[in-house]
Amino acid sequence: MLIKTHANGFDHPVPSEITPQGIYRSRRELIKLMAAGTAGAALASWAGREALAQTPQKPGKLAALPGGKSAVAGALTMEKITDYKDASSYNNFYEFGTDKADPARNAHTLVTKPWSVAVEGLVKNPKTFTLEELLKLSPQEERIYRLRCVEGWSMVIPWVGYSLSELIKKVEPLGNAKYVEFITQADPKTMPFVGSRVLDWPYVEALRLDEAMHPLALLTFGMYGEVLPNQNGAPVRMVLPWKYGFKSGKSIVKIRFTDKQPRTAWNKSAAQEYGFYSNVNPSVDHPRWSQATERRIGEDGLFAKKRKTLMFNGYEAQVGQLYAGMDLKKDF
Ligand SMILES: Nc1nc2c(c(=O)[nH]1)N[C@H]1C(S)=C(S)[C@@H](COP(=O)(O)O)O[C@H]1N2
Ligand SMILES: [Mo]
Repeated sequence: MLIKTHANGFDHPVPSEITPQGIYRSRRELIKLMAAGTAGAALASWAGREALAQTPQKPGKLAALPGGKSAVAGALTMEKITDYKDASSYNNFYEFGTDKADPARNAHTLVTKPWSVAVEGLVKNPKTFTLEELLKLSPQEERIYRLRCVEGWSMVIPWVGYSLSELIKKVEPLGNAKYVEFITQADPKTMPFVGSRVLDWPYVEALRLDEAMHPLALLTFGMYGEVLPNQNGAPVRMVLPWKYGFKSGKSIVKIRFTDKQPRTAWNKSAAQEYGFYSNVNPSVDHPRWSQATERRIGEDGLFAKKRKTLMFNGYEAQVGQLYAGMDLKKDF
């Protein structure tokens, strides 16, 4: 079954049919035709046109990691997928340099095998998981999420992983666990900027436990049907689509459950600029710039009009309840 309409929008082809890039571009065309009411006729020629579709920038270099369909609300978007080339060459990963092009240039030195993630702190079953164990813990799903950087750019990426809640359920947090801390690898031998004074290493991020349990919080192993390239946080990272990008820690080696709100790397370096929650919120400006609009990487030209940033990055229907009764200007 190639396509069917769905309350969420559009269902994916089954994983075996995924050709990264090519399929996405054609999928967009089909969506347009469906909107125009001409899908029936289009379907007949779908397969043929698909075969003819050009396949530029097909990742194709890394191990395949296809994801199955996701039933999580908000897991799909109709927006155009960012080109793989842009998503893997315009990055923030300060362990490899502060320029957007640095991670793609430098992250080849990251050693991702063997890899393990220690899950510890206030849990009934602490355990160090090998990457292989983590990959098998729950079925991989593909989720097309927007990720919006606090610097004002955004991308739309088909991530592959499963809800972090699957892992959390396995380790069983204790009653006094209130927060989850994510700690990145910090190895000066393989990460050239660990040791620089840009941040206090390791890179640490954290969530409230109920945020971490939200089905949209994705423990992420791949993108575009392949394992993550190093510069995007291989071999395992978080993707939190309703929060600014910096909340989504990369190359995670430790997940710790705590009773007190952890200090995070960005909060330590500039508390007035980077609050703990960091939910995408167009009405709360970064002290040095507005957060009301964003530039979609690869889509909008340099002089094109920026698009309006949406509350919770467009995921308000899914996550708004988590913050009911909170003053989001105070808890930014
Ligand atoms: N370990 C680590 N994780 C990190 C960062 C970082 O510098 N180090 N940068 C964050 C920021 S600011 C953003 S916007 C996203 C970018 O993810 P991407 O490069 O895959 O788009 O990663 C986040 N995770
Ligand atoms: Mo960011």
